Amino acid sequence: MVEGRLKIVVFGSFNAGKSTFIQALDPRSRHIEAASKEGAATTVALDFGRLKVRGRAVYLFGTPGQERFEFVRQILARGMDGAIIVVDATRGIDAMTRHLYDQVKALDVPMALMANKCDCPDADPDAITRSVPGEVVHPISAQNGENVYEALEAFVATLVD
Ligand SMILES: Nc1nc2c(ncn2[C@@H]2O[C@H](COP(=O)(O)OP(=O)(O)OP(=O)(O)O)[C@@H](O)[C@H]2O)c(=O)[nH]1
Ligand SMILES: [Mg+2]
Repeated sequence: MVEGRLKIVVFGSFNAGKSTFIQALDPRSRHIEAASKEGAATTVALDFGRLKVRGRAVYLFGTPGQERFEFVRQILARGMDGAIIVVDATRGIDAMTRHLYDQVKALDVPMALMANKCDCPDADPDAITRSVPGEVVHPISAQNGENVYEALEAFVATLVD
């Protein structure tokens, strides 16, 4: 932590909603993306957003979800105060999410999981909670903003209080 500023890095599988999550928290956030094979935007470098939470400046770094960008994730992870893992709650914890979770766990930094896309009828946030016993899982919808700020605030509270 540098002069009360918090660096939080957002991990998660391809298409989980990391960039949308950061956009919901900071409408002025920046996103370095390219067109994916399907034509949709996919992060190739990073997302960057910032906002004040509990009087602290919080810097959010979103990572690319595609496996080949492991080197980008390694760079962005340096010096982080906390990690957020965004999970698509309609898909649950896939192999990539498990890999990211194990990596963060090994670094021993504070972590929270966001069960995203809870606006979808087939979302199952409880299945995520069951897959990672002992971890805090916040149900959110990055798309409509539901519980997004509250979830971040609850996580930040665990970092600074
Ligand atoms: N229904 C629903 N769709 C969402 C939600 N959040 C994101 N999406 C959609 O999911 C897709 C992927 O969202 P992104 O935010 O680009 O996902 P990402 O994790 O940054 O993806 P990569 O950078 O490619 O790893 C987009 O079509 C979003 O509109 C949500 O809360 N609900
Ligand atoms: Mg992205």
